[in-house]
Amino acid sequence: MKRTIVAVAALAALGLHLTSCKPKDAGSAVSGDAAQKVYVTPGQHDEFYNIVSGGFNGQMSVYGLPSGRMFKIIPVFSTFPENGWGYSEETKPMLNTSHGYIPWDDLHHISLSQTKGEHDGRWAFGNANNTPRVARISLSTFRTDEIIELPNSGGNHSSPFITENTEYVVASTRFSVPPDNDGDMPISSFKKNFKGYISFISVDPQSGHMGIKFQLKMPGISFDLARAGKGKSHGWFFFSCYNTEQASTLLEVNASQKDKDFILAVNWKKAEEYLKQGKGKKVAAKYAHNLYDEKTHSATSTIINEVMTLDPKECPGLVYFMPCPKSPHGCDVDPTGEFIVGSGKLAAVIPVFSFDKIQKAIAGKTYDGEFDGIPVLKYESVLYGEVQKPGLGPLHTEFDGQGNAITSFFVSSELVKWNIKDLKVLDRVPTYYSVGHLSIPGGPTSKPHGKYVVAYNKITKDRYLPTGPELTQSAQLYDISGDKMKLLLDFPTVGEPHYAESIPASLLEKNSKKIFKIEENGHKYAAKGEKEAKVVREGNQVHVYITAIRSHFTPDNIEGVKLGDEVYFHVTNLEQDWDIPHGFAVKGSNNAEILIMPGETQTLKWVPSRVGITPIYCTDFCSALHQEMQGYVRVSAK
Ligand code: CUK
Ligand code: CUA
Repeated sequence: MKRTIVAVAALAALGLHLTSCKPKDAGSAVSGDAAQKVYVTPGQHDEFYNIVSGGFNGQMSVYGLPSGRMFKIIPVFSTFPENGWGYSEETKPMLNTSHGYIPWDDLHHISLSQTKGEHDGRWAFGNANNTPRVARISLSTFRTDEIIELPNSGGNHSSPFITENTEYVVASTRFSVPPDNDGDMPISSFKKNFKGYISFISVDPQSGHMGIKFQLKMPGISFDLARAGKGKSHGWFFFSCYNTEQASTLLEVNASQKDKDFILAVNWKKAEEYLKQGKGKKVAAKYAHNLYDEKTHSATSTIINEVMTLDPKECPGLVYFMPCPKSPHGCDVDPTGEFIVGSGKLAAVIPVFSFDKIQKAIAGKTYDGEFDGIPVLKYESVLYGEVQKPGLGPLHTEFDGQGNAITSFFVSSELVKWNIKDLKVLDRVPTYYSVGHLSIPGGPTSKPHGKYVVAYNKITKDRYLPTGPELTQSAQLYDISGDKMKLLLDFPTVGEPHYAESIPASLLEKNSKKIFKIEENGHKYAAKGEKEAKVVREGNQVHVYITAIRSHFTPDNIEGVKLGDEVYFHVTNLEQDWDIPHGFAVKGSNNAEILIMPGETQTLKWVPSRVGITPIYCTDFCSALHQEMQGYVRVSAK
């Protein structure tokens, strides 16, 4: 049976047309008590939050494990008509960049904040792959609080990976590009002029605010994924690299010529020393920094004009390359920090590197030449060992906290469990089909919770009811508590999940925000009671201070608006009760609705296009008299 599945998946991966590809018994691969293990009794809570990237929808989504129930979609690099994200005046600045307003991106990876190598439940970070950005999401409001753009980058894939006390979130470039302020040059000058910048974004331990501390100016290669060292290797960061051929076209002949690409080891503690010694160089660079302020319920966007850079060529001991078999993708560090696992997509082995051996090789200068002035450590001198014949197309590895690793295999469509110490394969299970990332609760931390692994699959042919040419992406939940991995559940996902992290519900539940206190509302246009509701004209701008409470708006009859005016509806939700948002929508508005949380103010801008009477109403069913929560605006001729 395995062979059929493998073959089917491999064909599917190649995009070949399959008329019927339902493997026999695929659905019954679950063990007898699977249903019980994922069944969460109605009214009961799940054990884990599962925070999942949305890929090309630019969002994150929140699921429960083990049930696979979806709770929320969080717009990050996207607009979201459901709650007005990117439509309200308060949230538009969040999507500002040095290129202007960009309401979409491609979000691949999640990183949850850590303290001492363990999840602390404060923030989730996400990357924008297209127009390079990193976002910080509050795990108390489940809202995007901050977005920072990355200059000198083109394709922020290797991001946003995090150090064990959230000192840094890193972001490195998939497309090497010439520096932003010096970009007009022939593409054929790639080797000479294109650079692969790695941004080290510092995170303020109290506020969470991000800032680019420095960028490492690396040779023009591609960075794919990364992980921070932990425990003994805290202070280091490891990045998988490809296109070490430095080709400007990645047709296979160009980019995969070499037998080995690299894993890059960066000593960021040393980088901090070099910065202190004044080795950094400030260069012109333009990027946006957007912050959402919980007190004013509004975002601001600032354009910054310079960035600190460090050139490894002027900073000996800062970076080293380690050869890694063909096109490494994942680069994962085990819970002890000793083992660094590379996954060459086109390789037939999984190389495991030893941090101790890396230190020895550095001390003994066991080099295998250099690459663009950067020392390359000898493969054998840093290698702990190779997992032999693990499967086809290894992508990503996570750890179960019991001394084992589980690696996803895209081409052979399976998860493979192996022992870190002796590198022996222990178990394998099929995935349906073509798994990308996998996720174990706490898997990237120094204390994995184990228990489950979730496979995020790229192809779901035949697993669900057909829905036209495009089918849902999907996740599969496996029990990993025993010796053998057991499939428990399939559940569909939104967008195209790449990475996800899971965190015990107990860490988040207690901090989840219920309301915003109305007396703390610092919005410039808040009306903190019905008495403060009013209509104020400033030139051709009309500011309507509206309050909403079950089940009416104040004011609900608005006159005095003229054609040519810009009308700003500043809606304050006076409710101080959990889960009672009000919505607000205007007929003929080219905006979405806005959804105002209890105690919050949000603004919908409306430029009337015709004379007449326009209805306004609440969109969120808030009480028995929700349907009565409405009003009128009269628009008169100029
Ligand atoms: S990548 Cu998607 S399967 Cu963008 Cu992390 Cu490996
Ligand atoms: Cu307020 Cu419906």
